Amino acid sequence: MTQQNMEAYWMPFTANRQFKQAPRLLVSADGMYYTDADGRRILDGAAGLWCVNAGHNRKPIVEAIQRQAATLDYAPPFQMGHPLAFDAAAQLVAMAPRGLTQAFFVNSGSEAVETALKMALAYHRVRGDAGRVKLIGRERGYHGVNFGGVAVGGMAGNRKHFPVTLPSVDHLRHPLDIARNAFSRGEPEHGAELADELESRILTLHDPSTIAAVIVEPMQGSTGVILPPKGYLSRLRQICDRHGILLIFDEVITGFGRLGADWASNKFAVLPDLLTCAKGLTNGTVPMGAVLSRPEIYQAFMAAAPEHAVEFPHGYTYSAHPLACAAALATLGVYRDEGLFQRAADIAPHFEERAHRLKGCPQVKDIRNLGLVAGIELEPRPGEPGRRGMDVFLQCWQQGVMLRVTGDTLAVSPPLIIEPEQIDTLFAVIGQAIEQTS
Ligand code: PXG
Repeated sequence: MTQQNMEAYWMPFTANRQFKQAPRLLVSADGMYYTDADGRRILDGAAGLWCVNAGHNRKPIVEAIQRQAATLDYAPPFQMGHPLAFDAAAQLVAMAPRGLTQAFFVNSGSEAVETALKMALAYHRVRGDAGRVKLIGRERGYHGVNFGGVAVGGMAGNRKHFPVTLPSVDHLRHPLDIARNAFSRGEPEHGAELADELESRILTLHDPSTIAAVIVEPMQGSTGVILPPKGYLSRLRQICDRHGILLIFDEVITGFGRLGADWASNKFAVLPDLLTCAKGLTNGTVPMGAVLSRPEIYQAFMAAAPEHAVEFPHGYTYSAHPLACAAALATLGVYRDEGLFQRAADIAPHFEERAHRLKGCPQVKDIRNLGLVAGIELEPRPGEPGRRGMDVFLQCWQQGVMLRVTGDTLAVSPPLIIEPEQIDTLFAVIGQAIEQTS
């Protein structure tokens, strides 16, 4: 690679100039490991980017994609169909939280969020309740990068470049409370009452009859593994129910076993009206996302339009792409056949124990975990937020471990096939890296 051909690629969410000085290039992957351009084996502590839940280079998935490419490369999704789209939807709904009965396919988490927000707005409209036009998100929420997702999201850094987003949006406070919940194992004890401000503050300010939907990630992943306090999500559900507001769970990260259960909705026993997923849906192999909906929502659209009319004017050229459908079917098969969600639950206590051994390492301010995800929050260097986190990330990379870092929080989220010894290695390397980084 030359400096010149590196210039052409404008990299997403990357410090381009720093990266191009010292590129970190992945060239192949198998099981729990990447191989980099120098031939080093890198333990994947991030499941790629929270998506390769079944591990890399899984034969049934690779072969399904290869077969599909040679059979039906593309089919238009508007006013046309292909059998795998229906099979993939049926399989996804079969493993979805009970009560979610329709799947609308898209190509990413961001698109799933836009689709769910539009569905929520249009649902109220087709029911004759067109005054419900406002959307409520949450501070430190991440719902992708498109305009709707940025509007309901709460990551300051992602919003400040784009001051014009959707109007009619407000935000709940985030529930991270290190003062009361530091070093919690699993769901934190304190903070369920933060859900009450939906009713006491937001609905009071806006008038509940103007609110279409509330969208939250059951666990806030991108902003540093923020878990819902015990009872928090069910309180949100109750408040939404009282006021006819739809509840959307963004399960782009939490879906497909990450929390030691198939879905966060099931883990926390709270059923949303709409659920977004992506990432693990195809094990990261082919871009795909989906919105799952309750039957009443789908039926409301069907009932409102004449039979020859398009009921929901929305969709993408690549919705239900044949390669994505083939990958999803094969992926769901691997999850099922190998019992991977149960495996994640079985191995989670070991993961938790190893994660919390890092308590006492210098600058470790908090450790949070559930299932196969852990967040390790470091004290920021004075005046240099994010620098210490990035230094630990780079040190781990040098030592053959790939993580995610967001600000000064390290996020650990390995594929669900990880072995106990690999968990030990993962946290040993992280511990050393923290020790070595001042
Ligand atoms: N919702 C949630 C909850 C996500 O985590 C998206 C939507 C958007 O998905 P797409 O497929 O459009 O990227 C995400 C994506 C990180 C990180 O550093 C996480 C994501 C993306 C990039 C970085 O943790 N999640």
